[in-house]
Amino acid sequence: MDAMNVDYDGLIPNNVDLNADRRVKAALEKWHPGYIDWWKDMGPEGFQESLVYLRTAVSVDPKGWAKFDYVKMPEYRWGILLAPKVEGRTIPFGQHRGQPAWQEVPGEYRATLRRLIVIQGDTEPASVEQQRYLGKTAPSLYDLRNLFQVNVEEGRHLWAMVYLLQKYFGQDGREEAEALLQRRSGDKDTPRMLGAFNEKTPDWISFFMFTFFTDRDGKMQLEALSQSGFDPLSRTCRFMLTEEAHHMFVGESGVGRVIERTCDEMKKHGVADPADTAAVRKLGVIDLPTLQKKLNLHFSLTLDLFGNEISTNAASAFHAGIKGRYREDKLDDDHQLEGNTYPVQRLKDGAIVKEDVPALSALNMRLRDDFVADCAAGVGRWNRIIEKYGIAHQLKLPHVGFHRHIGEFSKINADLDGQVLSDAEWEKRRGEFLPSDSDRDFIESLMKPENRPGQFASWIAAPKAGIDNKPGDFEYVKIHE
Ligand code: BYC
Repeated sequence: MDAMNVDYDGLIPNNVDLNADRRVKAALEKWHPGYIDWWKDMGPEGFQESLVYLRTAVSVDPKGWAKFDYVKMPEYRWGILLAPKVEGRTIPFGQHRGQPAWQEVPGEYRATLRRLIVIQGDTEPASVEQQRYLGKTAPSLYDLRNLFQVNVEEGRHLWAMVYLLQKYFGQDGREEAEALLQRRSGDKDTPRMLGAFNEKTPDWISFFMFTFFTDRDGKMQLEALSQSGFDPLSRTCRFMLTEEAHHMFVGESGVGRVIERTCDEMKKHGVADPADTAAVRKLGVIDLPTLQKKLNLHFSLTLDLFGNEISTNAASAFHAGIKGRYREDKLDDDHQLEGNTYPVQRLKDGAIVKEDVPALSALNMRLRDDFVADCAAGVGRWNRIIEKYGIAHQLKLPHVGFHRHIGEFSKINADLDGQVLSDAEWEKRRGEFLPSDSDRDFIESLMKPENRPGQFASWIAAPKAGIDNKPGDFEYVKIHE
């Protein structure tokens, strides 16, 4: 075993030489049964005995690290995988910039680091819990398999954070690792830590939007943490990012295939007006205005994950060298930002305006701006599909002040363009912006499982290529084995 290849001999696959670290190995082996119980209770319901064609990391080499095979999910080999150590790496930003990266937790930043690791860890099992019933309504075996791939990898991301807690945070790390298995998404008494992870993922449109938007927040946050001066966190996040890319592919291509199917049916049946939702729905596909409402919902819920506009937590974490900016290593400035400013959208006298604030306290917004730009590029690719069919319609991202629950805009109601609305206007127009009960009922009426190899539900197009170059009729999940 070396840093590239993974040791698969023991209970816990790893590339961190766990055999030489008896204390951590014992702690993880003790945590393992509780994790499996959690997976069986809260993981994909009804498919624990199915054989699923999954990818497992066998090496952390960027070229060809994956092996595909059928596996029952509870027997998936969840492991500890860190990107290779960069010799001579230094802290890339903040007051310690240029000093050697920390291999142990710096005492003065212990609490901050632990909090960030726990928050990150908490989101991973939360998403598995949110998605646990989706298998029952999968539009194809291909999509079912992708859902399960995402789920097992989120499980692995929990392992990644638990390893850091067990190895570097002693007794309180062990307690936090236990607590990560106790909280439950949406539970009244023991909810998950961040709002978006307590929302329901009730249907496949939500699943695709979630993997497009919320997993992209995962990408941004992991990118920021991968810049950390605490080297084990940086290495862990760097490897997680390679897995995250597939999750966003599932979201982007999933929505893209829904759009394609809708446009294709509209064209075939001569429905020219995308706003004629009744005519479009009659074709058994999802109308573009309803997709827009789903987009509005998931985008706004995800924006809340970036925290407050002005954040001393974010400033302290940057100053300390613990959480950087998106692609910090590619930015050309002093990486300390002491005297700099950054423009932030704020609420002033009841209106939304841009204001220059100290750059250090605006770091959540800077990351959020990078996120919005990344989302906009994806939405542009969706619009090109609509254009290809010659349909005059565009999807777009709502204003960042729309439908917010965290930060300045949580105090107001804004429409999709950022115009502030009275409470009465908001209530009246809410159904224009967000899915209504009847939209939800319509979507639910389409959510019927399609389990025949190579077949797809009425509302989604087939993918351009199979997973691992498999042919169109490949049986990605053997449901009753
Ligand atoms: N909900 O100073 P502020 C992923 C709290 S997704 C509830 O702005 P900060 C994934 C905040 O905790 C990525 N509370 O906070 C995707 C603070 O409380 P305390 C997950 C919130 O720290 C799909 C107070 O308000 N990773 O990986 O600058 C599937 C003051 O706020 C919320 C991370 O998020 C909220 N939304 O920013 C699977 C990375 N927002 O401490 C996985 C780690 C704020 O004063 N987390 N508060 O009691 C962070 O970097 C930051 O903690 C946050 C918040 C960005 C979340």
